[in-house]
Amino acid sequence: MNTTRRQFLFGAGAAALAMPSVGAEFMRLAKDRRLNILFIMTDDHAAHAISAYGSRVNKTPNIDRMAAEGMIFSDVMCTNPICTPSRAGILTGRYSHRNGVPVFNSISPEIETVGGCMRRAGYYTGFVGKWHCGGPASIRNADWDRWLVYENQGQYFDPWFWAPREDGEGVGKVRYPGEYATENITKVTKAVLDEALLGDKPFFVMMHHKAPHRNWLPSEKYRAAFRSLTLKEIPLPPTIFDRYEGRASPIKTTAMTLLRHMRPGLDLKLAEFFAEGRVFEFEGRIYQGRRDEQGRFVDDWPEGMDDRARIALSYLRYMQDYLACVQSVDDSVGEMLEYLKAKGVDRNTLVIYTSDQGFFLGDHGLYDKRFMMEETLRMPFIARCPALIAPGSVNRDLIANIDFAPTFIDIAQAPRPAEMQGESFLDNMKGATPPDWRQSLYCRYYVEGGEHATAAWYGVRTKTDKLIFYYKRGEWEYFDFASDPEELRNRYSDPACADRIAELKRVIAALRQKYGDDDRYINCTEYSL
Ligand code: SGN
Ligand code: CA
Repeated sequence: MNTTRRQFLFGAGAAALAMPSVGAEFMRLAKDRRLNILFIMTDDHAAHAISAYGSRVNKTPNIDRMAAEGMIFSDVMCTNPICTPSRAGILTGRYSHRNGVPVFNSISPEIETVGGCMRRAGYYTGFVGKWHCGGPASIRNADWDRWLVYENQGQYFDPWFWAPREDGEGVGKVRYPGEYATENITKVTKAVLDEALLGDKPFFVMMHHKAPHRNWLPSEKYRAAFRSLTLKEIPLPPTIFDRYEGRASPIKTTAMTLLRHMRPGLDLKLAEFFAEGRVFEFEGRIYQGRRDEQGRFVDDWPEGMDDRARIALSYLRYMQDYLACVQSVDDSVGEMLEYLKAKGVDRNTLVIYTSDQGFFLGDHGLYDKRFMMEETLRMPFIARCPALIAPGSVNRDLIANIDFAPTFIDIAQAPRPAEMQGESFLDNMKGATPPDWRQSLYCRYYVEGGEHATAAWYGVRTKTDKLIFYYKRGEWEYFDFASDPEELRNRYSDPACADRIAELKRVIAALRQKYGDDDRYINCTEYSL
């Protein structure tokens, strides 16, 4: 029994992480010069909350640094914009109907993930953080040298992981009482990398943050500072009062509105906010927190608020905490970059920053994801690797989450498994996009109803426009980006668009055939097939 490894897993806190490290010397001596890969993914971090993507609401200096020193991608899209299916798509390089994970169901441990492919190709493989593709039994042990995963969503405070026991007797819990998840995962991932650097293999490590997922609990470091920000610093998005005129029914019936579906306590923490001595100012009025008969602040809307004021308060409170969570993520990215530099491996490590899907940041009066709209379909994606990528470069190709695995396998110089449906974009990263790169992307979301009362849809997204079919409702939407970048005008019935829509319907049919979407999960619900 190797006591160092056991301590790593089952000791408590910092002591458990006292792994010897070599770093720079190792990399110089290593025979294997294939690139290392550190894949950093957050949960629900929309691109428009990253300053390198032009955020109007925050600054992310470390993520921006990755963009300045690497490549920023404008059109990386999620083939099924919800957590578990997106993750399954990333792990398998396949669409939901081929990897068996269209909703919040478990991935089969029979399926070899990208971790397994990389490991067979001679990489050290590690996975840390949010898995959310089922419990520990859904993880294929053979795929990973080291894995530590959260249960379901994980928790912001006192995080803990499932991990294999060193005695081979199933899995155990590794706990970090008193720690904040975003800081903790940084520390744990560094320990995994320390272990990776002991060997003579390149590494492939996936670091999956919990943040900034609902219900947005910031660290002590940033909580108060972000709560002092007002609508001047966090301005309302232009589409926040969208009335959905002319649109199909799903956006009108969804349960993810700032007005009616934010919880005043759990999400907005209104009592806490007002008890901290704050007021809310909007359109010339000042609102005080509501109190009970004993004078204690309660989790309820201040008196005298109309819908506009409620939407604005809901937005402000949501964004203060969401952005504070993002700030810790940005710190974590900075720390990981510094770590790689200190170990002498920053030039030959491909670092990716992405999120499992996008998110509504009050856009169209909403939060959450699941729609085929730009805010939610787009994944932020930034890649830094001085040995591979020219600094300050921009990529505008239509790329999908199912392309990640084939790309990593390409970097490992291993053959692409036949079942994978995505394409490697290694050439695109080198600045040489293949001339036949895709011009249209097929996406599908399966849940009709569910927690946020959404609608099932499939559709196609091109560089210039988008056609969406809500197949359980028989409704369509067509958006043309040039005339309507904010997707406010559904032009499905506009005769001027008829030819293009007919063409896109043919494209959808062809893509469904190409990828073998036979509607096998058409009757699934939010949690089961
Ligand atoms: C939880 C959240 C939802 C969220 C899903 C999926 N509710 O159920 O708002 O859409 O996760 O998120 S909460 O009451 O727990 O806050 S996902 O990132 O896992 O897809
Ligand atoms: Ca998510």
